[in-house]
Amino acid sequence: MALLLCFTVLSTLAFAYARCPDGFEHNGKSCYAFVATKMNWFDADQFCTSLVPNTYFTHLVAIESPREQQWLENYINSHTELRNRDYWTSGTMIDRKRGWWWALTGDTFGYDNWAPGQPDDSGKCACLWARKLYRWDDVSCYDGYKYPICEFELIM
Ligand SMILES: [Ca+2]
Repeated sequence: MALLLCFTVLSTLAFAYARCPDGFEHNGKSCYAFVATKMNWFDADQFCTSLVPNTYFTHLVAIESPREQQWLENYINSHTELRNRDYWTSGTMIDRKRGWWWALTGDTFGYDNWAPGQPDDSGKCACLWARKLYRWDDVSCYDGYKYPICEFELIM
């Protein structure tokens, strides 16, 4: 009985997130939300976790392939209101010993797309830099002028 109940609960959860909730955009196996309020990296990641009620699996975006980077660039460029903004990713090196890693997945960077001359050790959090065509820059995590892009992976 307990097993059956457990299975039912799991199926319900999987079903609930087989598609993206309102306010999220679907690409590949993930859902993305472009948040219209600028804030620092810590607040941004916390804001992401609050987007899907009663869950904690949504975080700032992890960009793991050229394809994912391209999709984000295309999405921003095709929405006038999203252009000319710098965006937070979940990329961080707050734990220096680990190097750069994604707070969304816990994985170290495989793919990267730093702007020329970056990272230049000017901060421990990675953002998409509008002026450099959304290539990446390392900046202070306390910089309050970047917009969050949140992501969670769909259960398929
Ligand atoms: Ca930098």
